[in-house]
Amino acid sequence: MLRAVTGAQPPPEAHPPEINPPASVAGGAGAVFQTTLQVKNHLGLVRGARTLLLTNQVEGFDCPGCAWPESKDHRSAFEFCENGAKAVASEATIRRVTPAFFAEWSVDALARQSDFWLNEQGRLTHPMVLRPGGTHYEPISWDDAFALVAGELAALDSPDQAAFYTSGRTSNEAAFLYQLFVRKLGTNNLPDCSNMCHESSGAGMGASLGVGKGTVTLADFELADAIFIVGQNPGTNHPRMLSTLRDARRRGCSIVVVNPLAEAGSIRFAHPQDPVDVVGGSTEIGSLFLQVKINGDVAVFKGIMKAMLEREDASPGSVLDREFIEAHTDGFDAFVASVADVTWDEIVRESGVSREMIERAADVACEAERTIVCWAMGITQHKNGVANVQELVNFLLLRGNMGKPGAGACPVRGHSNVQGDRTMGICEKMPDAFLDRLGAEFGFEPPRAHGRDTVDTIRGMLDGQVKVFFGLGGNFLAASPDTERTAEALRRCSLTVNVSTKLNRGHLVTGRTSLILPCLARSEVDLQEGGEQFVTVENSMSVVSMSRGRLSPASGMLKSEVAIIAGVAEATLRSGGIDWRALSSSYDAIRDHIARVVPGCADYNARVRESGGFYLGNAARDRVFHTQTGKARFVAHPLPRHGLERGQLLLMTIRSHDQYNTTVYGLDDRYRGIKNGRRVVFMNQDDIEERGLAKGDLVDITSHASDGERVAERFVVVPYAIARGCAAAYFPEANVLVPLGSVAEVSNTPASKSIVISVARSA
Ligand SMILES: Nc1nc2c(c(=O)[nH]1)N[C@H]1C(S)=C(S)[C@@H](COP(=O)(O)OP(=O)(O)OC[C@H]3O[C@@H](n4cnc5c(=O)[nH]c(N)nc54)[C@H](O)[C@@H]3O)O[C@H]1N2
Ligand SMILES: Nc1nc2c(c(=O)[nH]1)N[C@H]1C(S)=C(S)[C@@H](COP(=O)(O)OP(=O)(O)OC[C@H]3O[C@@H](n4cnc5c(=O)[nH]c(N)nc54)[C@H](O)[C@@H]3O)O[C@H]1N2
Ligand SMILES: [Mo]
Repeated sequence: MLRAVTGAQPPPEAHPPEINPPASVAGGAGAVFQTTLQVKNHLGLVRGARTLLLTNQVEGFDCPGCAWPESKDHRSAFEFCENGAKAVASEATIRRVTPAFFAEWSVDALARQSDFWLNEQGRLTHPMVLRPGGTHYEPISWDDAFALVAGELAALDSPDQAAFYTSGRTSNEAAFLYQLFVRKLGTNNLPDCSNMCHESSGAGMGASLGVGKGTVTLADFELADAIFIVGQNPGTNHPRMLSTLRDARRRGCSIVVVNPLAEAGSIRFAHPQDPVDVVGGSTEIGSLFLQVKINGDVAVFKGIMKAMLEREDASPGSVLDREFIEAHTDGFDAFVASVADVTWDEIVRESGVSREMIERAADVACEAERTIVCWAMGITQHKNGVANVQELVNFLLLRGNMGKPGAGACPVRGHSNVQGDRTMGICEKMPDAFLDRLGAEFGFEPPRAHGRDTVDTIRGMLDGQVKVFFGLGGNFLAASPDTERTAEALRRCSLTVNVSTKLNRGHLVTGRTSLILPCLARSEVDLQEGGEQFVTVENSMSVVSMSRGRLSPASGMLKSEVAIIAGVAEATLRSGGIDWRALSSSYDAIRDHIARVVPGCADYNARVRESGGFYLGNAARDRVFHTQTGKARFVAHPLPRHGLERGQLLLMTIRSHDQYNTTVYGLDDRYRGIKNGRRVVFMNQDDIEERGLAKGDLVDITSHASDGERVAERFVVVPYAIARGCAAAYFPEANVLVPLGSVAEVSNTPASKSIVISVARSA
């Protein structure tokens, strides 16, 4: 059994949290108050107000928060939300982590601090190195840092012994240059945060629809008659989406929410920038709430589709879009048979939702001419994550909700440029056509063998096959599953490198040598030899636009991500036929290459300069399906089974309202009623009583997997309205419980929303 001994996990908390009843309304005065507070704390009011007014404006920078799009035509002066403000405040903070700070704090001492504390220390200012056997990070010059990376890479037997991770904030320009460098070096080891995020969406939609991206645009939300929101918590993670949903609801669109928790924003929303809402008004968002069991979604949607098929049988032609199914799909008959095979008893038992509620959802589906389905991590992070996505697609296909205005599939992306990074080639298995064009453009033969994704990278480090880890942003240690194993994996590396803006736990669990390379943030002016630069990003709905930093950099020593990649590439490959310096002195030069290599990006430099950017297009919108059969595919899946043993629960790991992934902005989860603590486990009252426990008790959580047990100690029990047999805890505190081998079929995404656990009172 692996126990917490290494400082890889956040330390226990000194004080118990306050447990209050959850909120039913999201936004409102609380959001205004929090926005002001965060900004004032970190920036002071004047710099703060100026910063926020530049967020998501055509001439400003893209919010480093979520990937929800901005409207092309009507942007208000306030295109940000409470949580966007937290992200911006955290990035634009006036606090600094300097060489003097690192001289004072040993790596061990830092590892004993909380994630919240680490982030509060401010922006990284200087390149730092931790030498073999060292106790403290020391300053290092940029040139020496680049030479160090080059030396370690040159010492490898094969470039496949290095892995190059990307987090989804990286700009298109940096991502393109990075994958070029990595492939020139000779490997496809390009794991990214997407592997842990929407990989199941890409895999499921790719096979079913021939595109791995969402098929809707913001304008479709203005036309939809029904919107299903499945496994997503927009009130916290995509707050600007609530304005879109509010507008839809006000014009009569039905909104069906499928979630194990009655999340505040999915039920009611008070717009923090609407004067009426701030003083107590609010709009009902969800017209129907299906409180599903964790991973009960296949059952729910099979139920909804069963009801639809039964109604079609009773009155042929009344429900299905037969013309669409005939002309554009295959697999329909086998799919119908699979739905018929599942009984209502099984559906109700496995979903935890009554037949009556499922029939009501079917009413909404049948009445709507145009339906959109939105989803996020509650769908993708299961063993059957890909099957989940394909069931949602099946549901859309039944009534031809694909390739018509106001309808389609909307996987709501996480990181602000995670989708763009993929478009630019950050993927361990890019299609050959992309590699062909890349090779032709730069005159080399890119490696063809598929590289390692996130989970395979951890395995590779554990078995000694990956020795150098390079992270372009992110927090690989804390975001990955199986924290103690991932820590062990990183410790076995000869070199770990992190290109970062803020201090995080990933800097404290290192290879023999470790580098922190501090970079400019998106909100900051990016001055290169060729003058002031901008970058480009792609949002969740395939709109590519420019982002121009306006604030002065946190330190004169910072380099842009592009400059850092160019520096590493030049030190490692010399020129190799590519003028890295020219590419980093004017990003237009990078964009010229993007235009010739990346599909849909012709004339890139001109089109990104158009106001509001340009739409990349999506074949499925035109009912063109690049699948194996050239048709959209119904794919039948069995009901997932967990086979929980007596006393076991299914645990999902979720985000609080005060975090951005592994970055902890505060210790509250306002909407869920938690104050001043993160080590909590939400459970059903009956499950609590059955174990002889009570609200506020301290428990150890054990996860059970075929390769053994893992323990997370000292979590506080919180009674919550969740189905029996289900529980929830926060990411990343609970990541130690996610077994490395517990991944989604096909997509290899860690199943961090269905962890088999038991709980017992702490000693
Ligand atoms: N403020 C803020 N914004 C963020 C982030 C952040 O951390 N903070 N993270 C960004 C990133 S990278 C991402 S990917 C997104 C994440 O956005 P979300 O996917 O909304 O994030 P999670 O907290 O993981 O929430 C998952 C939701 O799914 C539900 N859920 C869990 N299991 C199941 C299930 O089996 N079935 C169903 N139907 N529902 C389930 C949970 O109750 C929860 O409401 O947000 C992005 N935006
Ligand atoms: N158990 C569990 N695990 C999960 C999840 C879950 O729901 N449950 N969610 C998964 C998901 S959806 C995702 S996307 C991953 C997230 O995984 P990551 O993307 O790896 O993690 P983040 O916490 O977003 O990364 C935060 C760090 O990025 C750096 N950073 C911030 N801005 C910039 C920038 O502009 N440039 C650079 N170079 N660095 C920057 C800062 O140093 C900060 O500490 O986690 C996954 N892990
Ligand atoms: Mo994500």
